[in-house]
Amino acid sequence: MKRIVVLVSGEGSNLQALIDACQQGRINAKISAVFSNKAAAYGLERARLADIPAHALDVKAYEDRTAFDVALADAIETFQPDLVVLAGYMRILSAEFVQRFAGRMINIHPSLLPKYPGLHTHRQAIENQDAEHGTSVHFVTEQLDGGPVILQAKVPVFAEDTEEELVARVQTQEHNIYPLVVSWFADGRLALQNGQAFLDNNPLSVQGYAED
Ligand code: NHR
Ligand code: GAR
Repeated sequence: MKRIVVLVSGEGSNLQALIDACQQGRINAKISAVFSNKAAAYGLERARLADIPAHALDVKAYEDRTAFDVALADAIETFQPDLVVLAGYMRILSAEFVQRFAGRMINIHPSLLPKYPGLHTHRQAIENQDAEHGTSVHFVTEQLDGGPVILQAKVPVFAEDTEEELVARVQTQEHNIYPLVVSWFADGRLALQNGQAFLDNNPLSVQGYAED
């Protein structure tokens, strides 16, 4: 069975969706460990409740970003993961870290990439009066939120929406598509080759697999 390591910084609702999918047999893999850059992240508690090893690394204990990332990568590698999953991990990863896990690290980002990389995506969608917003699962590359997209889900934006309402609508979709993508990887159906994402040996388009 394939091994997965998940990185969180906060709530961990996407982690929970992955834990549930593994327990229900919708993902054919085992979550070997969960790591966080925040000791107080509720995601760590969710891991412990599911009997998954949970580790926090304190950013302040390291000289700089590079040193922290080396320690984090070393700790992750002790679990020999087939896949590293960023689930609300809020720290930019160094090029060295990304290269160590190239082709076996994915992220879920709350926008319809390539629109709105970076932070505060929901606020931007509301301010720009976008008709639709959404979420993207992508392979992680050195380019922040710029790696090849695997799958997106869209939601409508309503005129009266608050940021919180839009976040909740997007997250409901995240909890569906992230376990699906992880199951594809676990079943050996997903790959990154020459900077492009492939599903069942077919190249995916810029916006990933279009599922309606
Ligand atoms: N690292 C690389 N190299 N490439 C990506 O695509 C990454 C990544 C690390 C995290 C998640 C990403 C998102 O989905 C992610 C993708 C944090 C920031 C950020 O600015 C931006 C994007 C993402 C995660 N972080 C600040 C920093 O200085 C700190 C912000 C905070 O702590 O609140 O690291 O959106
Ligand atoms: C998710 O909505 C994810 O898309 C977003 O943070 C949330 C984490 O929620 N990720 C980012 O903004 C990354 N910069 P969770 O901790 O409940 O899974």
